[in-house]
Amino acid sequence: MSQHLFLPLVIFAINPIPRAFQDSALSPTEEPEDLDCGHPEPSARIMGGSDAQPGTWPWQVSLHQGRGHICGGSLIAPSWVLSAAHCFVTNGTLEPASEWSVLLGVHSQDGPLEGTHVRSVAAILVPDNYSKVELGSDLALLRLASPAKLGPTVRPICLPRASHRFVHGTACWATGWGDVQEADPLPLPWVLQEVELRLLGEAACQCLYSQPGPFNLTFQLLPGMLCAGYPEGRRDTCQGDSGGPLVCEEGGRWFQAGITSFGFGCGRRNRPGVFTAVAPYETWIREQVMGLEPGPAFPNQPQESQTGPWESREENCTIALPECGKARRPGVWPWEAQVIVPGSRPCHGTLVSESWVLAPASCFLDSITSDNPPRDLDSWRVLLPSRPRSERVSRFVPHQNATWDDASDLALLQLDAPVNLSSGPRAVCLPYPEHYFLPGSRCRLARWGRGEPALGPSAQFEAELLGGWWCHCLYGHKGASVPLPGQSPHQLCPSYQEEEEPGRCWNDSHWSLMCQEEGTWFLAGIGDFSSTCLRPRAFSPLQTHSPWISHVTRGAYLEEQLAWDWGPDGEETETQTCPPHTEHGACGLRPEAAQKGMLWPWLAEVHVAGDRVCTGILVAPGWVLAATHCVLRLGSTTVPHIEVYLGRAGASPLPHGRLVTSAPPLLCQTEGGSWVLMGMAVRGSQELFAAIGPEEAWISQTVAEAHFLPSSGSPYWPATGSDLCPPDLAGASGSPKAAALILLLLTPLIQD
Ligand code: 4AZ
Repeated sequence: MSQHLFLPLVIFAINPIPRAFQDSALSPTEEPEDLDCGHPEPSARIMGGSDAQPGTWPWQVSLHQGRGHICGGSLIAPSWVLSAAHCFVTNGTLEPASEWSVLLGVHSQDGPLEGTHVRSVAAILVPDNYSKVELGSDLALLRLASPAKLGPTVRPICLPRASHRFVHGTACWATGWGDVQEADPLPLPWVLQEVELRLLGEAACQCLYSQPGPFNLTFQLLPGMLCAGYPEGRRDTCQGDSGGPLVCEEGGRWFQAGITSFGFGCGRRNRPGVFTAVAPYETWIREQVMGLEPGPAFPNQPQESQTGPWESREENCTIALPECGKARRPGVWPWEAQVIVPGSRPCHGTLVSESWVLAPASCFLDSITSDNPPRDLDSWRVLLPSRPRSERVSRFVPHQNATWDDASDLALLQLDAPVNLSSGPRAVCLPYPEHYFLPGSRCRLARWGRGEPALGPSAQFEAELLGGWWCHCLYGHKGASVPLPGQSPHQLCPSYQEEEEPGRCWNDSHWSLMCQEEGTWFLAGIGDFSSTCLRPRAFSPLQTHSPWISHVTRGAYLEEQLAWDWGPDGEETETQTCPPHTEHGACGLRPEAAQKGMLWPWLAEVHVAGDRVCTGILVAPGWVLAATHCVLRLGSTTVPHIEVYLGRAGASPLPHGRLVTSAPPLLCQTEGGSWVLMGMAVRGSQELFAAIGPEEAWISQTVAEAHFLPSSGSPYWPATGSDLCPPDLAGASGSPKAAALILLLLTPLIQD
C-alpha cells in the first residue's frame, strides 16, 4: 500500500451493517470448536526482521493480483482469508474478486514448497463503513472458490473474541513479504519475513504519534485500531505487509491480534505500525462467514490473560530520542572515522551505524579501478574515536555513480565487527529524502576524504545555511523552479568564514557539511571543491542518497527532521523561479538579511596604495568595477598598488586608520528579485550617480561574462514608477563621460 491512502468516503452496499465493537452473542461455553487453529507444525522482513523457517506461520497467505504479490492475509478457516480492506479498494471502488488469487503454504515467493497451492477468490467482503485506512475498519474477508488443503504448511490461525484482551507489552509477531525498508523491496528469494513487535497501549501509541513529524498529519488512534512496535522504531511492518497477521501466543496457541494496516513510513522513531484490531470485529466476521462450515475458531482465552492488567492506567508517555548525532562539543565528532589504506594518506569518513562507515569513494578510486572489488581489504583499517584498536573492514560498496558524479562520490565500508555505540564512537544521523534543513540552521564543516589543508581556527568551520532559493538560483538555471521544502534540494549552501588569506581558495579539498537540529547532528551534504572557487560553496545534499545507504546498511541511523518551524504558511511554499543567469551563476542574488557579512556579496573592498579603501562591485568572477576618481588620484602618474578583498563586506572592521574614500553604488531590486547595479556615485557625491547603462558596450567588450539585464519591457526590469528604485535618484544620474568607471582585472594574490 502507499504510505497514505486518501480515498473518497464511499459506503459499500455489499454487506449488512457491521456490528463491530460488540461482544459476541455466543458465550464461550457455546463455542463449537471444531477447527484446530493456531498450531504451527512443531519444528520449527518486514523491517528489521529475519527469514522465517518454513512452516512457522502456516496461516500466512500471499494475495496476488495479476502476477505479483500485493498484500498478505491469514487463513482463518478452510474457505476464508482475513486481510485488509485497503488492499482491494481503489478510489472508493472494490476491485473484482476474479482479479485476485490466494497462495497458500508459501515460504519463498521464488519457488513452491511442498503443500503450496493457489485458490481463486469467489468474493471479497469489506465493512460498509470502510472509507480509508486512517478512519479504521480496515479489514476484509476473502471467500475462496474452493477450500484450502490443510496440511503441515497450511493451517488456520485462531481469532480472539470481542472480549479478548491482549496484554500491552506482549511480544507478538508480524509476518510478510513486504519492503525491508521504505521503498526497498524484499530481495530474492523473497523468503517470508518475521519480526517480533510489542503491543503498545492506546495512550502510549497516541503519545508517540503526537510527536511532531513529517506528513503534516495529526493522527488520531481510533477504537478498533492497535499499535505494535517500539518507540525507537527500526523493527516494523512496511509496504506489502498490509493485510498480513500480527499474532500472539497464549496458552500454547496462536491468536491473531491485528491485521497490518498502515503507519507513517516504516521503522521510524515514534511511529509504530498501526494494525486493525481483530477482536472488536468478532461479530462482523461471524456474520460474514455464517452458513459456510467450518467457520473460523474463536477459542476461549486462557484465564490469566483475560484477567491480566490489559491496560495499565499509568502507561507513561515515553517518546524515543534520536540515538544518533550526539556530540559533546561541536567539532569533536564521535563519528569521525579515518580509513587507512596502506600506501596512501588516511581518508576521513563518517560512522553511520554500528557497522558502517561512509566515505568518499574517490579516496579508494585506485583500488576500485585496478582491483574491483578490492581484494586487499584485509590490510584496510578504520580508526574510530575512543577505540583502543583499529577496526578491520569486511566489505567495500562504492556508489554505482561514484566514478563520474561528484555528488555520488560515496562508498560504504562495513566493519568486520560492529562497534558498541554506547561507549565512545557514535553514529551521525542521516536525513530522509524529504528532510528540509531550515535556512539559518547552524552547521559545521567537517573533514571528509583526503587532501584538506591543516585545520585552522575552529570558528572557520562554523556555518549557517542559506535559503534554498538563493542557493538553488546561484547554481541552477534561469527560470528553474526552486525545490519546495520537503522536495530534495539540488545544493546546500552554507555561509562560513573561509580562506582567511584573500585570493586563496581551498582547491583540491573535500568537506562534509554537518547541520544541527535540536542538538542532534545530521550529515547534510558533501562538497568537492576541486574545480570552483565560486562563493558560497555548494554542497551536494546527502538526503538523495539515503535510500542507497539504508538499502546497503539496513540499519544506518536515518532520522526524521527535528526542527519543524517552516515559517508562516505560504511563505516558503510558493513556487519560485530563478532570475537571469550567467555561466558563473545567477547575478544579483543577495542572501537573506540574516547572513552577517554577506548582505552584499558582490561588494569588494578596493584597497589602494595602502591608504584608502574604495567600494568595488564584482561584475564577473575576475572583474571588479569601481569609481575611477577613488582608485586613481588626479594628477598622479603612477598606478598605485591595489588589493581587492572579496566576500567580507560588513564582516570585518576596516583596517584601522584607513580612509574610506568609497563611491557608493546604487543598486535596485527588480521584480524578479535580483539586484541590479544602476550607478556608482560620482566624485564628491553620495546622491549623484554615474549610470552604468550607457557603459554597457564598454563593459561587455572588456568583460565578456558581465551580465546585463534585458532593457525595459523585460519582466525583470522595474516597471516605470516602480518604487523599487527611487526614480528621482535614477533620473538624476548622469554619465560624466570622462572615465567615471574603472574595471580592475583580478589576479590571485600569492601568499608566502
Ligand atoms: C503499507 O504501505 C504500510 N510501518 C504498511 C505498514 C506500515 C506502513 C506502510 C507500518 O502497506
